[in-house]
Amino acid sequence: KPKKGACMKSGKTCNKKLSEKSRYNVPPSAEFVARVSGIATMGKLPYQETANGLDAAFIGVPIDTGTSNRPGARFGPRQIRAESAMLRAYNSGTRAAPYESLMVADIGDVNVNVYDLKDTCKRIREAFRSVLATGCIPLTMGGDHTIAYPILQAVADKHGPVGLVHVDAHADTSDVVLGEKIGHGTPFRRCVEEGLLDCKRVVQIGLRGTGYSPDAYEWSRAQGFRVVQVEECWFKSLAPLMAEVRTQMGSGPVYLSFDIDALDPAFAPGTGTPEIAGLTPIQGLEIIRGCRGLNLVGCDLVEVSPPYDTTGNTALTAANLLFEMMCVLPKMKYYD
Ligand SMILES: [Mn+2]
Repeated sequence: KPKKGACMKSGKTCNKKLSEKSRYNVPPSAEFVARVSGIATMGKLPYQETANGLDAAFIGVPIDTGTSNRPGARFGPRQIRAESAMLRAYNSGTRAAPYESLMVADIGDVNVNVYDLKDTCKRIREAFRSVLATGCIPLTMGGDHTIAYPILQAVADKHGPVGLVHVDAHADTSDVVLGEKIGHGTPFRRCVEEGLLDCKRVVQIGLRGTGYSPDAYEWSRAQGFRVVQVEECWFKSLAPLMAEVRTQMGSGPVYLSFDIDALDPAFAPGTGTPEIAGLTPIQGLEIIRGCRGLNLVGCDLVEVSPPYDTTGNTALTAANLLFEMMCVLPKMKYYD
């Protein structure tokens, strides 16, 4: 019988029903521990220093030195953690039970260099190599989209060229911006140049906005990417698209990179480079839930900029999307 007062600190004690069934980390339930209490970790999971012993880990990469317009994404991981206090243990929609399936923790943030983007990329690559070396799947909280490049360097080191489900308003395949090769508009060009992607197994979903040329996505298509412009998504369920994406991805390793600006700025205004007429949160869920069954080896949610997120809803959405990503990882148990 747990001691009276043990509930003050221990999630295991406080979420008794679940923790009795689970040998995994179980966050404290808001039925017993006030949401607003405690140190803000992702999903109120325990914090640990390294990825040792984990099946998956939430990890922050707090940079915005790669942004081209509004800054602020360096505060993304903190705000996502704060808003994630709303998350509960089970996915009511898909009946996934992440805390009965995987050992998950929050492993804090990469120690970035806010003065030097190239050095930051090196630090990210090294940090993710260590995480991946333990067999842990990273669920990354950005940070601007530059971070996908060094993360994919580490991912490809381990798995070889990977498939990519890239959800975004922008292709992020520019060669050079303002004379710079590294920034949030160039990561996937760099990845292709370095052979990090299996280009026939890349899909870009939600692309839109004004372009620098009549066909802004010509380069993507020339690499063999499937490009799904937002017009193909309007007024539709994306479940049929995701059935095709699952066929495209096959059984090989897949990385999921989700830029919050893929969603319409009415739903997710807190971001650096918003574009009108975007995806709905429902379509965002359809895309992520449609990744169930894929061999996911890493996921990120990037470009949340809290200074432009006056209600917290962008970070709240991001927290939920990250939870949904966890719920489609391999070995997930579903009550279905
Ligand atoms: Mn992007």
